[in-house]
Amino acid sequence: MVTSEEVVGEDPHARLRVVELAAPVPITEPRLVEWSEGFSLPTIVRNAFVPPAIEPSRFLPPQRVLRADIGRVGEFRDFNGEYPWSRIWSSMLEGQDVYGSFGTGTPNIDETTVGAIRRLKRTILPAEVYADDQNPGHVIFGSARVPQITTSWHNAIDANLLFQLHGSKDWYSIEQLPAGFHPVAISNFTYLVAQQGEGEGRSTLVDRGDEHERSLLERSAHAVLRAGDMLINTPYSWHAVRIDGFNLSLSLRGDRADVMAWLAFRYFGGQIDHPMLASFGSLLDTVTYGASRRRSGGADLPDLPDLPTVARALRKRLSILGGRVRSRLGLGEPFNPIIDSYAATDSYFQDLRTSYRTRFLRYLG
Ligand SMILES: O=C(O)CCC(=O)C(=O)O
Repeated sequence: MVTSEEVVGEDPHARLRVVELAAPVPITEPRLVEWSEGFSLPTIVRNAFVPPAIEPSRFLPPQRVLRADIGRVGEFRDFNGEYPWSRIWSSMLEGQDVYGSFGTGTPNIDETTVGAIRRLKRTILPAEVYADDQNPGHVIFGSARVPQITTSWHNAIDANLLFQLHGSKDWYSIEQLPAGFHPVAISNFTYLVAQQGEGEGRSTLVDRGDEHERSLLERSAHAVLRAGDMLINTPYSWHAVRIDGFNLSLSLRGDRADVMAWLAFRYFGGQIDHPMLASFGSLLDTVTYGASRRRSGGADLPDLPDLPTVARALRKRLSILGGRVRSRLGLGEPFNPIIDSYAATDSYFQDLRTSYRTRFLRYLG
């Protein structure tokens, strides 16, 4: 590490850390902890990786059709039409207004787009980091004729690393919403911001370009991400994004165990075994991130939990069933439904904790 400084906004809660490396080093879990000081603040790591050569085929085949915005800049999940990747690329080269994304959490998710994210991910991160691919992430692409806000204020729980591949991106961040603003859930783990109405009035969503958005931008901490920079986007940090010109970012999401590790550092003083975190872990265990796969041109495949989750649930059921069968056959202790289901639940939790703890220990180095 060469230098580390803080960017502070007008509001005391508006803070970003900037770490400058002399040259890229492997991005390992202990380094993420060190750079972000235990995920205490969103942290920009300059010179974190060598930006890849920017060619369209590195991302998708030219004929691949994506839902995207051309002729206007929406937020990254918006689209005003379906366009081949070659047309999107040439429009970005021409500097037209374009915005969109592909991968998990976007309107363009299938085996091809998720496969492209996985390949890009493995050119930047060591193989053992973010390894399980439960929530691969997305590529955000676009261009803007004049600087403009693309993605307005939001936050999420994800263990999220954003890599600036090309162009520059303005990042605005604030840790707590000021009085008069409140979170609005758009999924169990993702929030937008609303502005409270006067008196008993209804609150309204903070929208791109409106005065409430501007007032949050003015209070927030602001830094520019450039090609080769990585942002450690800490859980539940509020952020908004502005672009100017041709822009490509890779936004990678960690697995559930990474989410648990980041939360443990940030909110539980590094206690991965905190009971509240363990209880939360069992809820998170069932989350699939909506990562159902749409086969190219085919029907949706069902949204299924991954194998370790299914295996844990199955072991729990089998353990209860085994107790029942043994008692019917007159083997072992008589069946006690309460004690047996306690034992099965406890072993389920132990299993869950072990898997989170194993990952957490990697962050400790
Ligand atoms: O770059 C963008 O437009 C949005 C990225 C973002 O907010 C995220 O990945 O969480």
